Amino acid sequence: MTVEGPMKFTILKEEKHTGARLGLLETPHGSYETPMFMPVGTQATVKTMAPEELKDMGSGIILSNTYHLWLRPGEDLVEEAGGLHQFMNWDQAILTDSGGFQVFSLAKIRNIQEDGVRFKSHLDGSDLFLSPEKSIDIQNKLGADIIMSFDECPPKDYNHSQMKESMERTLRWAERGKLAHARPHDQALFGIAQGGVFEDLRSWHAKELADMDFDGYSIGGVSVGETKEDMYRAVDYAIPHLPKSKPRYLMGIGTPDAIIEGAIRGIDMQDCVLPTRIARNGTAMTHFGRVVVRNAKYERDFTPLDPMCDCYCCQNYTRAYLRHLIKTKEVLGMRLISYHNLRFLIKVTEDIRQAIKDDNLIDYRDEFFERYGYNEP
Ligand code: PRF
Ligand code: ZN
Repeated sequence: MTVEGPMKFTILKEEKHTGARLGLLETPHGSYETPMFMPVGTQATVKTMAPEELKDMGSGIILSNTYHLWLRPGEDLVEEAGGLHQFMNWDQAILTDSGGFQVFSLAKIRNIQEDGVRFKSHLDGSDLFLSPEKSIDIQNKLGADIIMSFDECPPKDYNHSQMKESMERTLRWAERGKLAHARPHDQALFGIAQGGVFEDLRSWHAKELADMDFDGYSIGGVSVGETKEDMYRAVDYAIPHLPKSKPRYLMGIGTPDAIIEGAIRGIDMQDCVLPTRIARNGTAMTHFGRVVVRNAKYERDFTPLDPMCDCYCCQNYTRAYLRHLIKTKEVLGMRLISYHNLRFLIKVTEDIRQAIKDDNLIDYRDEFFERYGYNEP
């Protein structure tokens, strides 16, 4: 399939009572309806899932990480393999994060300068340097359909002036990344809007980035320890200043409530490691809230993990069996629950899209939380 430019985004319908939109995102590796949830494959693999399984459950775009692939196996090796799609046998679209966030979350010792960030590898302590140009160069070699600007994800305790200073640098880095982008014809480049919980900064940054005309816009600096209410406010401050016709991506958020509340506010894309991370220690998200299968009360529970789920795990296995697998640390247990959790979030986005078509997204949200519980993480 070919699209004009690196990506085409069409708004098919707007929901009557909220800011939600149903969109179609066309990339060089496939077309996907939005709002969508993107599984995370940090090391060029969505942990424990084979590409066929991801396709079966309805995954569209998956996410991978510049920082990790740069350290291992290195972008030159991936390029030599024919690019990330070919290397990992994934023929659908891929998005790579820029490394900005990973440097700030994984590297203990770092030094932020105008030209970039100096830090020590979290693997072997060696000295590393990542800049906007370097991040884009790595992402050009990895060859994802959608790539991210190199940003600073500021900690939540930055005061107003520290935050502004960081955000001004992120704008300069965004500009430099844009200039360095060598594949604008087949890789879409997104800008990343920051601003913490400050209303004026969130609005200002979104406006500045919008003027730079990116292919899409990410909202970053969320889920860094602020409350959910603060996070939703941050989204509300930024969204009115982002171009309506471009996709909006809320970075690193993947609880069902954030997916639904994000969509209501006009978010088109979200990603999170949560479904696969919690699956590996035996925690499932279900339509009736979280299920910790390790719990003794499931020892003789011969019912499916989630009676409302259509996935391979729920059609074929019981809670008692999954509990046994997790307690004995069997890989199949991690795989089955990962499959279920990913399918669960993808199904939530399918239901959101249907609710947008039916103009009843608020009813859908209220019914969902009636079952799921308002205080579930
Ligand atoms: N920036 C980048 N990636 C991210 C974030 C960010 O702010 C977040 C927000 N917590 C998740 N992933 N580049
Ligand atoms: Zn299931």
